[in-house]
Amino acid sequence: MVQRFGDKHLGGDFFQTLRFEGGIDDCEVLGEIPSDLHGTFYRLGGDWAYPPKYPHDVPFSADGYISMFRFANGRVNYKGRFVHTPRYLANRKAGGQLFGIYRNRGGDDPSVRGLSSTMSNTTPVIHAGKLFATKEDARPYEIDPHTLETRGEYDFGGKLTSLTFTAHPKIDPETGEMFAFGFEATGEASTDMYLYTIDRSGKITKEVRVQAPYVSENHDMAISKTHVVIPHFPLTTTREWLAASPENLHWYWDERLPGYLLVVPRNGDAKDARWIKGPPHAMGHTLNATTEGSKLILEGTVSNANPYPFFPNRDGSPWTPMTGGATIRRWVIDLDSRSDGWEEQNLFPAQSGGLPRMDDRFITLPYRYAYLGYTDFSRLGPPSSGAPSFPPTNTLGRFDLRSGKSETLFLGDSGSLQEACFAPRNAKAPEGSGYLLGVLSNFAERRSELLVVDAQKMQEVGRVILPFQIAAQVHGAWAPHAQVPFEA
Ligand code: V55
Ligand code: FE
Repeated sequence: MVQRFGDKHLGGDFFQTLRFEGGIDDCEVLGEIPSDLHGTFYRLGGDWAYPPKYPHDVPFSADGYISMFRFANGRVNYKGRFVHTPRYLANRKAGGQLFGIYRNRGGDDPSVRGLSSTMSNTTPVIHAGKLFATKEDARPYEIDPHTLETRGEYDFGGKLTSLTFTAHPKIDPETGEMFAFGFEATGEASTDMYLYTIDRSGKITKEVRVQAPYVSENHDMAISKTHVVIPHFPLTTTREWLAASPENLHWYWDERLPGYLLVVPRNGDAKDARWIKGPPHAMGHTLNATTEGSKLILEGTVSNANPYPFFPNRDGSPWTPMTGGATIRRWVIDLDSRSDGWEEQNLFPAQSGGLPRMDDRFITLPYRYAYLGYTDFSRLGPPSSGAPSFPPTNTLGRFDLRSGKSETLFLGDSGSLQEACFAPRNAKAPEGSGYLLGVLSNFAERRSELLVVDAQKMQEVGRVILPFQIAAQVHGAWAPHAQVPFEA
């Protein structure tokens, strides 16, 4: 069989380009979709509209593709569209790939110089009634929450001075404020980081500018009631590295550099920012942060070294799951101490996964549960037909951060689960009372299925069947009907 470009670039035949914009009303359902699930599950990821110029380009370069599953009265509608970035539109016009390798403009066609190269493919963010597609290399793109049409780049009424905006802003559930930041804020490989506070109406009320010790892929952040904290680890770049070859991916791992935590009081300023030096461990994704007395407690998924198999190590060493695999860990920072370092506890060292989620209504608050998909190697069967070469995410776990216990749901051998997102039963339900929503790639049937799992029982209650495979999700977000109302 002739290899199509998706085969190589997203790890298998299953993820070859779909290049489909449209939807299905009243999707086929197995089991039962609970009637209290009322709202929209947004997903953002990448679908290659055109093949990459360089064969070793990475999945993170695929064009942004936003989709939604809309739930009301036990029925579900699906819709998906490309994010119509300037890059997507220029490529569409040309009928081919005009842009170079991942976040290196050296390989661009001269006709797109000066045009934004973002793919806007990482996280759907909902705040102040607006939906955004985000990627850390650019400003957000505003998306119509009903049609999924792209409205354009968003700069918060001109108040966003950073050229970039994190894919992982955090919303304080009690104040409705959104905390965000941009790194490489003044241009490619710059060490400028701009931190923002955005009030519940969507207005930027505060900006804090800091200088990083080196450029890091500051992928995620966390907020407690009192502090903003941003992990900083040696996945780095320099202008020299980017200029050296158009084939150089934006990031490489420099094992000689230390790790840091940037800690800034929410009511503080640049002079109050601290760079706490520590081991070069990468907290690729955070769960939550809480302040208890003089302690700042941060949980997330952490690897000892380069988290991504496709970004090179400076020393040429190969990526291994031993050092690159992430596990749920707790970092405890003593805010009273002026010295470097923090305490690390590896909470569930046997389960490795990089896409943890929680009940987001408990951001900044004491909480208990982390949800994480991972590969249970002890239950791995023979690969299903059509499966890619990487091990499938065959298990969804609920990890109790207080007791250390976990509950798991084994998903069988027929597919691989993407990030599962928590949707509360209703606004007042206690933590963890609700559903986990995650798309399973069913390799054998060549289709995508949305699993609805009761998060307390850790049992599947229903499954939405799509007749085709959809673009791989990076992250998802649940918008209850009260937040994004729609007709149904
Ligand atoms: C991530 C994803 C990206 C990216 C950088 O999940 C980091 C992490 C989908 O694009 O460009
Ligand atoms: Fe992420």
